[in-house]
Amino acid sequence: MLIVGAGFAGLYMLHRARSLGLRARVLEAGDGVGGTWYWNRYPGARCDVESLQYSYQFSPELQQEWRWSEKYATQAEILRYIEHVADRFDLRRDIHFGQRVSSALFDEASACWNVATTQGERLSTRYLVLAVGCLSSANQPEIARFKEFQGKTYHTGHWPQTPVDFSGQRVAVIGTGSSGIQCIPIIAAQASQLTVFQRTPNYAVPAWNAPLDDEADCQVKADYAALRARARQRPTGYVFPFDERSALSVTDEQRDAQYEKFWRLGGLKFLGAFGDLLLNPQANETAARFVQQKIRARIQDPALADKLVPRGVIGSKRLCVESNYYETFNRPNVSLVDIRQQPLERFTANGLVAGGRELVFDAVVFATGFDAVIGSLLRIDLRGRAGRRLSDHWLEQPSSYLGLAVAGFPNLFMINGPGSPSVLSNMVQSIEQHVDLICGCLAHMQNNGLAVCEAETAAADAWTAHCREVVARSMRATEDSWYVGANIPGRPRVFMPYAGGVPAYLRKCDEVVAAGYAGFMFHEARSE
Ligand code: NA7
Repeated sequence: MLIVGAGFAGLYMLHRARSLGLRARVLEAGDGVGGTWYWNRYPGARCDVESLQYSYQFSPELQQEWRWSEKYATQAEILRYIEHVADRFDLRRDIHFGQRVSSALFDEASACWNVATTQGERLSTRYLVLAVGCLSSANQPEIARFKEFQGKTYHTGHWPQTPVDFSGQRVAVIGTGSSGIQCIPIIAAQASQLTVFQRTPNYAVPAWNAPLDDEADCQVKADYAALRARARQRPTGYVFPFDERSALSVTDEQRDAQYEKFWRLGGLKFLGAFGDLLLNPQANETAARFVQQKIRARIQDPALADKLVPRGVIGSKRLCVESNYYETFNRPNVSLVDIRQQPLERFTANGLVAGGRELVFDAVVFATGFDAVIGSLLRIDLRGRAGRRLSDHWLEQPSSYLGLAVAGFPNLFMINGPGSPSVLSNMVQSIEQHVDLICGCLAHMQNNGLAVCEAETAAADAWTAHCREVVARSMRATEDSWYVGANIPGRPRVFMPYAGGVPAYLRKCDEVVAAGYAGFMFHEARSE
């Protein structure tokens, strides 16, 4: 088995592949493990899911041993954890670092994938697992005359290995999604001047991050399995308080008190305040108004507040989780450029021109996000049966069976691919579920003398249609977001993750397995 990527998904896949007796290798573009958490070293990078849940569950010993220091771990701590896992399970010896997979071609005669890397490695494999991550292909917008700029440029998703010191510098940050919102307060504290280029203001709720105390740690570890089981019953695969009532079923006072309570819980949990926030536009509007008013109260200059306060649906784009973001704009060294009013025109040798005015910078930080969910899959020249390219197969929409397999691409598995809960869920939990499912399927093949597994076209089409129906019932696809590929010019606007929730997805997977991997067809090697 060849596994592409040594993040959470690739490492666990390698561990499990060994337990099946397979010879497995990982090809990883970076020089270390960690995937997304290897590359996103920008100041302030942190997970927006609590560490006690954003962690592996396959090893009870690992779960008990590891002690997270904060409620929401920093990138550095998550990376230390992943490195620890790689060492603890002796995974590094099967990982080839510094190898970016450039192509993978299915050879029908041998039923093998021929894989090449940009560094010149050539390998042939029976099974190919794409553990390439959903947020791993940086979106670098094209701004004219980029090369003329004499200062430094950075992308949050591809940050240098050594920390960057912005002390005394004039810095620009382009983008105000999660990454921008996390790094802006920290860069502002270092830089002499910070200019934030904002296209769309985002909804952000305070994290209220804090050290993880022994009591909370012990409480979870006393019965970790119970927490994990509860998580599987939650739509997001993440346990936090959730009220099923409609936001419209209570009085105004009750609603505000509820929002205040969930605001205090912080971050993504805010959306648990009522059961219909992403189903009913009127309910959503009550939550949006509450957050808008909270944001406005933190910004001293009302004209600036007008620019920073988001409008429209809350939760359709991923909610951002912040610490000290809005207060940062009260600092004298921070200014905001609304690029809808003053469009970014071009770079110059000294900076950027926006709205006809040149602004001078020592450094420009792109916090412009990712070619999400499918970007890293499409970056590989993947060709299945009859040489069909994945990029052609997905021209209109990324169709898949369960977000796991693609019709016409035998023995190829995606982990958290489009059509699975992936980025709408607790990623680590969903990764483990996908890996376990793949391993169950491979064990089934081993036991039955089968060599090739492939999603049926009808099953993939039906699943893809189901994904579309499910999201049409919610408000998730209403705004332009990376969930629908709106941030990448030329992408078809299709909501990529499965929006039906983790429990429904798990039920479907269980049914598929119980029916002998229904929707997959299998062949013996010689029939190829
Ligand atoms: P996001 O959430 O995609 O945010 C990217 C930001 O960059 C967002 O404010 C965009 O504005 C802005 N952007 C993107 N392209 C451009 C161009 N061409 N010009 C100007 N501004 C642009 O990425 P993040 O890295 O912050 O977070 C991604 C996920 O990682 C996050 O949701 C968490 O799950 C973890 P827009 O809103 O599109 O107008």
